[in-house]
Amino acid sequence: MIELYQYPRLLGVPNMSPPCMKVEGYLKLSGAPHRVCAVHNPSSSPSGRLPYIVDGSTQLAESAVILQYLERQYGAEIDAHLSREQKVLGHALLRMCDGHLYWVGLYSRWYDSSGWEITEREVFGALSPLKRRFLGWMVRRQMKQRCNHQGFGLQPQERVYELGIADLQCLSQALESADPYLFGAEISSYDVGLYAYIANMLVAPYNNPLAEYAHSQEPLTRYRATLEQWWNKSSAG
Ligand SMILES: N[C@@H](CCC(=O)N[C@@H](CS)C(=O)NCC(=O)O)C(=O)O
Repeated sequence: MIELYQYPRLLGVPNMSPPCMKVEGYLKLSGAPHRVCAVHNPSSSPSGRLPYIVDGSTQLAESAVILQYLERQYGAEIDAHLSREQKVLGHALLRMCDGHLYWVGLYSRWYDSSGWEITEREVFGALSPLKRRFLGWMVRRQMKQRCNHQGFGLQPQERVYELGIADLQCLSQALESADPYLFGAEISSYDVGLYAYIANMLVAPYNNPLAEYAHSQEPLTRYRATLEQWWNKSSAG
């Protein structure tokens, strides 16, 4: 039985962390026996970040590494119906999300002060006021430092959002003819990966240029609804 360690569910999305949600989605899709373990503190992870998995004596962090492992162990058939070109496109879109859009999302929640108000309330709201202020301040400072090291923290806010919107535009165009999944009638691993990011861009009550743009794109809202249905069905089953 694989154990997936990730943040608890919040705000009506399967996970506020797209990397966590992507791994959970892949586990569902693969049908591999697994158990989700919700943790607040990532310090038990081999990388100090979530998600991570434990499969017998194997412990792995970093969502793309975990997905590679799961594909080798349990998922060989998942994308067998895709052509080489489809795999190339799926891989490129997902890496755009993992390596670029991810940072705009992080920025919108931790750096942007209007996003931070929501993050503080949702993530730290259950703590006493003193703990909430102290822990919130500490974690926010760490996230802002990460954004600065990555580079977006050093840009004017509107430019960061413009960069994220360009990614969303690309996703929206790629999904214009999704029917209902990215590559047709059969779901693939790329769908669960992209869904993790798109659902998190559309999550209420965040309201910033990125979220506004996401809500204006019918291919994105339609795709979110399709994948949400798949997710809920596969939870029930
Ligand atoms: N690139 C990593 C990102 C992992 C990551 O940064 N996870 C965040 C949540 S989205 C985390 O655990 N942050 C806690 C921390 O950095 O202390 C992956 O895809 O797994």
